[in-house]
Amino acid sequence: MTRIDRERSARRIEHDIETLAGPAYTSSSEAICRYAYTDVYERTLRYFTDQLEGLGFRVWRDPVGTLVASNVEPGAPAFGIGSHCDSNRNGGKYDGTLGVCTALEVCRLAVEAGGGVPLRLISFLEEEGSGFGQMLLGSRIMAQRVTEEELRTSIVDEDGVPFWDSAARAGYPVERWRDSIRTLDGLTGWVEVHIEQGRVLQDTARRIGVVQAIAGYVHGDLRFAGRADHAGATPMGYRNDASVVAAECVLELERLAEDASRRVPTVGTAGEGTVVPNLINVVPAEVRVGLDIRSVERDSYRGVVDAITSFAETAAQRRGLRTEYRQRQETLPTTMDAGVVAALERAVQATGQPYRLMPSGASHDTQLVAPHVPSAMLFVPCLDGVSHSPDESASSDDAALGAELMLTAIRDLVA
Ligand code: HGY
Ligand code: MN
Ligand code: MN
Repeated sequence: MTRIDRERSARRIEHDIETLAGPAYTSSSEAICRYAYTDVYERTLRYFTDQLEGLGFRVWRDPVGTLVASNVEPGAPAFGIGSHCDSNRNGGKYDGTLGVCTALEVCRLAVEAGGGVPLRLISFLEEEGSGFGQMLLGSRIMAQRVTEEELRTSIVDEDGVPFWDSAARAGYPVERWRDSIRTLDGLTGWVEVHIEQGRVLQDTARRIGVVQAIAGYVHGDLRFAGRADHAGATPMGYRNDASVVAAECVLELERLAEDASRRVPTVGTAGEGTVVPNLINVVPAEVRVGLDIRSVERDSYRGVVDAITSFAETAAQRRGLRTEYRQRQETLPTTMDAGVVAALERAVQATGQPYRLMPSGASHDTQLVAPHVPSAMLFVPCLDGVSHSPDESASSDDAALGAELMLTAIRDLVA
């Protein structure tokens, strides 16, 4: 097994994370907010580029802006490590960024040990979907799980500008987006370290989670069309109020997800939406509700999607409104590679640190890498499971342990 100076690694990881939590790397003073083609995101990529070039790694971007770094030639056998450094718009400083900083530390450790470990670090573009409303976008592009049509037209930013135009304007050869998959050429394995974003590790006093499977999800939009009316002069019985049907659906989503969870953990969230005209004295004419429905079993989340969309149909009709459901995307549940999981388990057992095998309720870029490369993930705890919030808190000491485990497992697997 590999023994590192965990204290030194923890301090270096902490320095990276604290630097990237600074005002130059986020567009919000309240949270971490950085995403594709913004200056704060570009500065973040430049930070990693400078650090990695300083280690003698070659650093480049794929045709849409995913960052790649390697100490061997592109396409040569290498072990993949990384995560994402974009953030949720209301993000914390650890989600994703802790994983890229830990991967950077593994690169440092490999160089200090005299090289000999072929590595490829990847920091995926747009994992959070904060720029274009499409989660895991950079890794889905790499895995060719989007179409050119979507990139050119339906995947747009909040101003309606298509992803294609934004990437081109940022100077990327987006017309070569299909070449992104070449980034995976030669990868013999992949490990991503990430904060758990739940509280299982904390509640069971474990320092490390070895992930066996990652939940799949559907993102979709329910739209309800009613009629704008005067809020004061329109009697209750004369309204076609889109917000009332939307509210019924949000409550039904909760009931459906709780019901499905009796068989297998399933979650449903209506966290995003729009109201038109969104004025306090106007009965809403249109309401859009963004749905996020997940489970490690596809049948379960698909069952909830089917049930909530037919409930919405009936509820809208009953009130004389129209409704429409449009799916944004689906990413499938993904089982991790047993060989990589076993190597990570051997590594953590050798340290005697408390760990557990577990599923991931959160989604990760690893889901898109796994069908092409033997993959697994390591979790470190985050305080009270809080994430997608500026209150996110995690320990660089745990991240340093993660770096040691990654290096041990990689040496075990490439030996
Ligand atoms: O929402 C997710 O699962 C990820 O954190 N973007
Ligand atoms: Mn993440
Ligand atoms: Mn996230």
